[in-house]
Amino acid sequence: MASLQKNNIDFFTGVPDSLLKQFCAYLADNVSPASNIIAANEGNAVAIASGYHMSTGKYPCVYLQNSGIGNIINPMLSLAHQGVYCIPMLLMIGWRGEPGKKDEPQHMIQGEKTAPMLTAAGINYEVLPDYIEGATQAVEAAVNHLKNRGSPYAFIVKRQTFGDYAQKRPFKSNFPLSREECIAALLEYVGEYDPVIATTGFASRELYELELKKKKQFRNSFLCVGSMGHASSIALGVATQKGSRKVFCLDGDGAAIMHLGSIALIGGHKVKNFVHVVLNNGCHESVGGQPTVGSKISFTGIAKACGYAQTFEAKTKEEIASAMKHCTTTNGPTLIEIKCGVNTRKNLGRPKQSPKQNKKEFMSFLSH
Ligand SMILES: Cc1ncc(C[n+]2csc(CCOP(=O)(O)OP(=O)(O)O)c2C)c(N)n1
Repeated sequence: MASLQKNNIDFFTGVPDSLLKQFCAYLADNVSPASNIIAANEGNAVAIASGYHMSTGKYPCVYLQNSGIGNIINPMLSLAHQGVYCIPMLLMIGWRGEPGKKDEPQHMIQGEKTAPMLTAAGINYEVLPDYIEGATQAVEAAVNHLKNRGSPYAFIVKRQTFGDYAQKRPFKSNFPLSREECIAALLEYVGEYDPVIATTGFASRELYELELKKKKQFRNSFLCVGSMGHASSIALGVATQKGSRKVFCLDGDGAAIMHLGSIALIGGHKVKNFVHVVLNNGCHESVGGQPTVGSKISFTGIAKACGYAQTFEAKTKEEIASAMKHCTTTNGPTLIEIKCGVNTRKNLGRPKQSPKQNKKEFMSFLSH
């Protein structure tokens, strides 16, 4: 961090990643929110960084998990690329699924393809050394590239590259229920034949465990373990084909904001059997609790403006029950915004089922 500052790199934007947790925590404590913009998605961050560079001539730093490379490809190739506007920026990319290390299935392909994708996009990169002298030299080399070539340069960051850093003032959400308690309360009102599509991160893992406990004949959930921000579009695809069932999407605030356009589609198409639940804890809890703009905006307001037939706000079990009772007997699209706390239990497990098994079971469930 000192070498970034020495080189006048003091503007940051990106989407947080668990491997960059300490880096993000340091930024939260030491950089003003105006100079550390937590973006809606990674492509959004590249565009913000481009605007910043053109306004200041300085080099911004964009941080992301490697799963976000897909989101940066368009602005990288048609905006920042040396063959287009040629905009220098330093990318800091968390390397989930690094080959040879154990990780979740959804990260293994991204991990293997990280370096080849950067090469294909014409982005020069280096794996960031995990010792201070090496990292300092790497920053000098990166800054020389930014100065001389004027195009983006990336660091790939392995697990445990950054030392521990305890954030002084972590984001807090003081709502009474945890996300898991909210999901449990919702499940009480989901019918046996109604599909539930859950977003990336802790929400999917919680749903998986809650459903296991129920020992149902067949599971009705699809866990969107990757493809952050797309759970609601998957649910939309299901809802258009399964009109006789209520289709539930359990979304996160970070994920909903990442691809907010999906709300416009669901509302615009007036998908009657769609129930969109946004579990709004105001942060990206699954990767370290970095704030989103979720606590400053109204999802029910957005949904109403986009044509959802009904919206509810809830923060207690009673409010969740009342919204669910209502929406299961009336036409949607419905959006339920649930304000929840930031207090995931430490022993939360991971799905034992592979993504392919989950898909197979889900398809079989939908065919009944
Ligand atoms: C494209 C992409 N960018 C980043 C990530 C890393 N990531 C996984 S879960 C998550 C946070 C999700 O936040 P939110 O939807 O608010 O749910 P919460 O974790 O708070 O339950 C992030 C950033 C990812 N999986 N994919």
